[in-house]
Amino acid sequence: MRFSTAAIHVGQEPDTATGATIVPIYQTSTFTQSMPGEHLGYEYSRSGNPTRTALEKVLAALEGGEHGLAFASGLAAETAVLSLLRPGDHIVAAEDLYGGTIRLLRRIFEPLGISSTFVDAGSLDAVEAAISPSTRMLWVETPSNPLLNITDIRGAAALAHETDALLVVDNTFATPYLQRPLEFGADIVVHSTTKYAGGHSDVVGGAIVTSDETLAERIAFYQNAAGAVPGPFDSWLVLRGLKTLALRMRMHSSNAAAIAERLVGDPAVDSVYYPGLTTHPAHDLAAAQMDAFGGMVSVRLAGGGPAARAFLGELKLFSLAESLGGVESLASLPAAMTHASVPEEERARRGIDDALIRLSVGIEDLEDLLDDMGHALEATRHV
Ligand code: P1T
Repeated sequence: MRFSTAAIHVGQEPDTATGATIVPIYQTSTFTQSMPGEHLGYEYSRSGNPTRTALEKVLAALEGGEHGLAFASGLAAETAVLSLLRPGDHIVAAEDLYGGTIRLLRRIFEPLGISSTFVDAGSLDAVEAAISPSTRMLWVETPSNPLLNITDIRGAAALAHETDALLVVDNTFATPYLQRPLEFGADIVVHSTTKYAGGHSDVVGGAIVTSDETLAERIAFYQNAAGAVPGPFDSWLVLRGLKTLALRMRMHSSNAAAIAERLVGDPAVDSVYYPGLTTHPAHDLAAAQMDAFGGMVSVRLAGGGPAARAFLGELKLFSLAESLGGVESLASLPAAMTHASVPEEERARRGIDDALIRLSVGIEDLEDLLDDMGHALEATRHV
């Protein structure tokens, strides 16, 4: 079954009780048993709920994995993956990650004795150099948030497996429509389904997909025991979003490519970060492991922080907001918003400064988005 057919049909057979064509929102916390322990497969909605099951099945199918597990947020999914580690274990993590992921590793797991070394994961040499005998996990985002760096998934998987570590890929930016990390050897894929999977900026959720039975069992145990599960309605919203993922990602990618081209060479612009640009340092690698380049573009304005603020103030269609991946375009200033929890010196060293703007390019008509960009760039010329 091909991608969109799977997105619309896997796990979504007509309801056996009523014939409902669309998976119902099973808004119930509990399930009646005929006798103790005798039930129809569900007992209590933290442990399992049919709407969530449908979502978990389709997520696994789209990523080409055996097991899908849905969570209450992307960070809840990440926490479940990190629960596989024990005190004394070490993580080699990309330095360009969502700020909340860095905070989770540093502020929650480091005090529990699970340490992380952050490296430029665009360089496999840097990843390899950071691996120590206690390394049990490599953690990357590709493309990364917010600088759109690319990691060679196959190469990172080989390094991880040489050393008895797991490769975890956060596939939120790419989505399974554009990139399937398990095919390249990743052990676990994580998602913030809040983003492209949901696709309409109306739900917070997370997911894990793996083909490893033992890992899936351990994470499923944690999912039930720790309890950060999505409710039935949130599961249903993501399930609905996934049906149009392919259509949306094609449009996000073509709009973003055009916006990136528009920004390149504009005198108000210092640099543009988009893996689809042939000038991106890892363009060829991105082209090899992705089917298109996605909807995220970052841009550094030549006029520094004041220009960035003028630009953001002038945008009309792009809302100034955290998050990404919805049908509507968003703009953010990572240094003050999504990455504010990363210490300032470190942000500055990595290039997440006050002039860096991140765009989540939506699926509005391109001409309107280009007009909006044009006006906002114009405003920066007067600061
Ligand atoms: O927000 P939540 O659903 O918990 O997901 C966290 C998360 C995980 N991974 C990536 C790559 C992410 O971008 C995020 C959340 N990111 C934002 C809110 C943001 O604006 O970048």
